[in-house]
Amino acid sequence: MFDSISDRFSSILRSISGKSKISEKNVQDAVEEIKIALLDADVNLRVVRRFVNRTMEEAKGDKVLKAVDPGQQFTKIVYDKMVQLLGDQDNQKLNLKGPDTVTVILMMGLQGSGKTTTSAKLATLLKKQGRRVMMAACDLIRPAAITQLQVLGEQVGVPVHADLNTKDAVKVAVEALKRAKREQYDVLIIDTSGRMYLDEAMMKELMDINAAVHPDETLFVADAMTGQNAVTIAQEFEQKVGISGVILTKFDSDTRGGAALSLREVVGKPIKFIGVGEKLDNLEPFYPDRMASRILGMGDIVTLVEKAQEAFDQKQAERLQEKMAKNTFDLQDYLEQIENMTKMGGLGKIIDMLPGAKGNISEEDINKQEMLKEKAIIQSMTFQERQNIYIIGPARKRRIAKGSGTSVGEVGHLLKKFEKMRLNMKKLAKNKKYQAAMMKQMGMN
Ligand SMILES: Nc1nc2c(ncn2[C@@H]2O[C@H](COP(=O)(O)OP(=O)(O)OP(=O)(O)O)[C@@H](O)[C@H]2O)c(=O)[nH]1
Ligand SMILES: [Mg+2]
Repeated sequence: MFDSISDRFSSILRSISGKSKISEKNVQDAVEEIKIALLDADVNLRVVRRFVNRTMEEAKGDKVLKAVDPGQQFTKIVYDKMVQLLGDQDNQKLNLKGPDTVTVILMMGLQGSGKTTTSAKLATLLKKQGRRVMMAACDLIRPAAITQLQVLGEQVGVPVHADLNTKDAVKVAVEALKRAKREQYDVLIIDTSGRMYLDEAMMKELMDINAAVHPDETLFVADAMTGQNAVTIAQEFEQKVGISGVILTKFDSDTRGGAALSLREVVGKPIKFIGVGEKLDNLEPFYPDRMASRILGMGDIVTLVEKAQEAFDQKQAERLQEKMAKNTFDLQDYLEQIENMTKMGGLGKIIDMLPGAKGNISEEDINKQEMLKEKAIIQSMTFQERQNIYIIGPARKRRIAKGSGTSVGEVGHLLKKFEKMRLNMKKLAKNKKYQAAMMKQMGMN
């Protein structure tokens, strides 16, 4: 699932991420390509339009174009919009009541969508969480349906309430709930019958069961392979019965993923689980953020973008710029920079972004070993010392060296280096031409 769309997304985003400067046109082109990729994946047209508009809205103007790293900013926006599309504000958890009451879960969906299998999977999952689960066989249409559920129930060690002498699904559901209360089960999962198409009789049956047992969850089970059709079907179920959550089955299949990408936005209900195989433990909670990374084909890149932002946001850059100009950049700031660099992993990029660093500080200057040593030295200083290096005399140097496991010479070396660096920074910061370039880079003009 998502293989092809994921390929498309990663190539679009990779090409824009590689650019150090991007234009409005680049953004527009990328958004256009994203639109086509989504449509090709059979995503609902309305959903595509909304996604594209939201992305464009956020990506247009200076925010991206003048960012320190425009390509990554853009990627982050696409990622965020994808997470939003998949339901980042949703409560993905099942609405389970306390153990002294019966939580009723009604399963519904078209024929073959996976209701019966998913009932057993859910039972397995809840049983593992220590719940006492019972299932009710309320599919009285398909001849073998009851046996199918009974076999599954036996496999997972969960009792199945069934009545072979009636065709009244509502009655079975009501009886099952009574029994569950009597026998002190705390979850009742009701399997119902599906039809090939949306069908009046099926809907009426579900509405009647719904009214009779007041489920805590009405889960719409959809086959991820259904494509866009799933959207129309879900809307009907939502209108007639009401959906509290969606379970997408057959995620392991080779499909384009249109249904998965459309359902949440159109129906407005959370996707709670995905079925990832035929085995009874092949049911997973759905995480919008993880799924978005997977769709974008760039889990790593997204984390990197976030790290970069965390490590060096624009506010911080502005603050630094000011400090440099006023010559108040102190060892505490330097320590923060070192920490950011360690967080980032790479140094080259940070040097590019660090005001005044380029050309004045080479990558060698801040090799990792030395960085760690410097960090230890600064950490052994008091706050006052970090703010004002001039109070650090020989006695303090000795104390700091001892505290950081370094030598007095090394402490002295750091202080000299820092002084020189700060001087350079000040010169640079006062240089109007340089300032203009900096401001531009930080998107402030
Ligand atoms: N690969 C895969 N197969 C699945 C998954 N979920 C269900 N299936 C298969 O889909 C088929 C139909 O599943 P059922 O659970 O019988 O579907 P149903 O909705 O109960 O169907 P009806 O009772 O006829 O309405 C079975 O062969 C299942 O093994 C899944 O997540 N992955
Ligand atoms: Mg079934």
